[in-house]
Amino acid sequence: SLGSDSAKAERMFRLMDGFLKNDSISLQQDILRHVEYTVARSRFNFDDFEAYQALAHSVRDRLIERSHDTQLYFKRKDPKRVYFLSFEYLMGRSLSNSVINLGIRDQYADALSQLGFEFEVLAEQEGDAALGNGGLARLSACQMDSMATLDYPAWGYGLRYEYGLFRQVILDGFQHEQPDFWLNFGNPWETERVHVTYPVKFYGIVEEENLNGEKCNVWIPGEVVEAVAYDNPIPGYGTRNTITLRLWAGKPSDQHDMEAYNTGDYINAVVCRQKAENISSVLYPDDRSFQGKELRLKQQYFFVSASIQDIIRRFKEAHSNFDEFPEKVALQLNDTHPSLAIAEVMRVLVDKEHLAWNKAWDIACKIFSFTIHAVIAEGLEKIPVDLLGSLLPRHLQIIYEINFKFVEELKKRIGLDYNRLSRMSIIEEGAVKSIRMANLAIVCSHTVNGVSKVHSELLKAKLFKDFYELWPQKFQCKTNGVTQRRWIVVSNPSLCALISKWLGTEAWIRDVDLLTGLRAYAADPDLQQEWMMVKKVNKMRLAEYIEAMSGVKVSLDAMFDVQTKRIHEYKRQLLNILGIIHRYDCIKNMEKSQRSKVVPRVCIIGGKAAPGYEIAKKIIKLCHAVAEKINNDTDVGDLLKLVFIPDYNVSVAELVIPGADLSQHISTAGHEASGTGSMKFLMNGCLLLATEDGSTVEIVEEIGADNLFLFGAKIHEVPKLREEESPKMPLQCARVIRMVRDGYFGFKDYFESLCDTVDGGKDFYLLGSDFESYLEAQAAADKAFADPNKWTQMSILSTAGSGRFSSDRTIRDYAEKTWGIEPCRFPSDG
Ligand code: NBG
Repeated sequence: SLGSDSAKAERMFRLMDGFLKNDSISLQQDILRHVEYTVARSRFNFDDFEAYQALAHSVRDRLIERSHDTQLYFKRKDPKRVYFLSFEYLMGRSLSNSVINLGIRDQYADALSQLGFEFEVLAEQEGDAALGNGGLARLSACQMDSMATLDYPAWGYGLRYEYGLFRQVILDGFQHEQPDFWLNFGNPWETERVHVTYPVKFYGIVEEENLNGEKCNVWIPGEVVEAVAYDNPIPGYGTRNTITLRLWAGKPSDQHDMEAYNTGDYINAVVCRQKAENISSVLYPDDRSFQGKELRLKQQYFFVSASIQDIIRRFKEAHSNFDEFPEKVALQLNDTHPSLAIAEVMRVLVDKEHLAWNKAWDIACKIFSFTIHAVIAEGLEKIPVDLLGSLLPRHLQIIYEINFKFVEELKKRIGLDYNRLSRMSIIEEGAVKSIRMANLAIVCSHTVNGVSKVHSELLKAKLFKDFYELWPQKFQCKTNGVTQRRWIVVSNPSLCALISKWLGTEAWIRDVDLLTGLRAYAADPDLQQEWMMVKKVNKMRLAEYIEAMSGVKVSLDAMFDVQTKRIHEYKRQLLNILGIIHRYDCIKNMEKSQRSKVVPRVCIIGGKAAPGYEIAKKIIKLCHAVAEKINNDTDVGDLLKLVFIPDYNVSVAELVIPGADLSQHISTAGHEASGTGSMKFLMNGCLLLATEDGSTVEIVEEIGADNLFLFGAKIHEVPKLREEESPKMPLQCARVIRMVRDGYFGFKDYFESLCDTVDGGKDFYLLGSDFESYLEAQAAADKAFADPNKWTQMSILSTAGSGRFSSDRTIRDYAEKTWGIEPCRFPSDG
């Protein structure tokens, strides 16, 4: 009864009145308590790692309080929520980000120093959560931060891989992959929800049954695996709102074929059950190719099925009529990976909730929206029909039905244009009949978007032209962004302080447009002086790291020139390396007296190659071979150094980006959907050397072409250049390739196929054609660097113009124009 409930609540409140306190003594007590009772070490004897664990748990306690408040508040207000479905998240470390967003970083630093520890040292104890490959995955992480900060009622869903992205180890200049068993030492940030579990079914057959005189399809599955939720709190900045990233892990199901236990083969039955855990155990390390592997498809359905069950359960807690579903639920498909969700929603609505097909389809079409991160058709997922049919027989039926109805409708609209019909069909005929996941997602989604202006235009003009002509109103652009909380406040505290000082406020951390206020001081000698100091400090930090990793000592007076991102032919790390060989060759052939005029450079390259991507791996080896030669050449000394930073990940990026003077974003035009690394460098006052590709085009609009170094063929020129009979091969380019071919850097035979990609007659990525213009841009960068005031002014203007590339802007845009959701902010006084 009510009376006893409130009496109980009052008693609970008396036992634990109010929230954890954040004064220095309370924080110290909490940390020590966790040392004793959570980490189970004596408070008189624990090391840095144990201190980090206790610290992390004390932070998590505070996150839990807030996430309880947030969820209760959402429940009370029942706003429309967005569910962000992404297969990958690159969260990196959580400690610094959490305490900064909670607004208690200084209190913690103080408490720790009273205990004899240093915050920064403990923060270094944390490993990265690397549950993703590259751009797409880090984008998801940035967007979660923005959703929390902007108070949107949002949930993130994903998979809790036990092995994240492989660790890159370099042996003799070659990449080796080692498993990243990141949970080995526990993960203090997550909470296992043993009661939030759902059965996920696979295989089996579909039978027609009679339900109240109506025929319906019933799926009789052959395997059941349980999905269990692990919740990761995502705190907003400057708000009490803390949302949740819910990651699913596989565990054996109790429903799993009890029969097996009765056949006497007990051990085998247990071992079989154990296999269930393998579903979510490993992240696929290829960031833009699909392979049609069964385990991958299983992962996709596992993820989708658990998430949809969770979403529907939450909806049903407050509603009984599915007509209201689209008013309460928006589902965002982050690339095609989760697009089985469409078939799953249809299955649940039709088979389980017994809605009529058309009604269910109408609902599905109102809730889904779809972001594409690919540029070319080869990057889109296609699932072999046979594979899908055996794993998910009912879903295959549903997809066929969706396609049948779509094609019928289409015929009415466009007539019997069979070429076009077959291009647009969800089913691709051919040697291997397959499902085009992107087509499925486009047909169902009310909104489809690209991730930069040029990418969105390319989608309309090329990849999805047919769909654009059919449904122009579906297509939108949402230029990517990155969070300034992680990429300035966490990773570059000195710059953060400097910006706040000159703007006279910290408000830009939530309201990033305020950064434009720096433009007024870009020429101010005082700001310039302080700005240079900050860069120097960050370069020192990076130089120390480089020396520790590679043994190479670098000069702080040199220009730090960085290219860090996944290794891909289209990203053209090879162009960078050939440019470095050219620079080396020039220095070697110069009169000694001329050398004093050379602007010294430290070239820094980092990134992982997919394990099966041979050419990318050869690029890594070439980088090391060239570095070996240059760095040991006493003729060259500090004028040129080349270092490869191994195992590039989020926490390494936090160190590298603030210390960069120049960064390269030099993809062949038309190949980078957006690019988000460039935005992080831009925010940190690093100048860009770039092609006019992806989001760079918009960066130019924002900061002006004078403030960066552009080069190379433009998007519309690329197709023509490719058609030319004999590809352009300037002398300098031919010469440096010759050096590689002649074995100047060793490993002659090994590099042959790599050289072939450039001078073998095709040069698909147009290294030859862009080479001269690349060298000119590099020369312009040298010239600008020689004038520190000019350079610093450009640097300030880069940061000042970076506000448009905040994920806050992106997320607000999604919320307003795609999801139709509104902020739901926990009242700070209540
Ligand atoms: C990448 C694109 C980038 C883009 C990010 C985020 C993948 C699969 N795709 O250009 O290549 O910036 O997605 O949208 O990571």
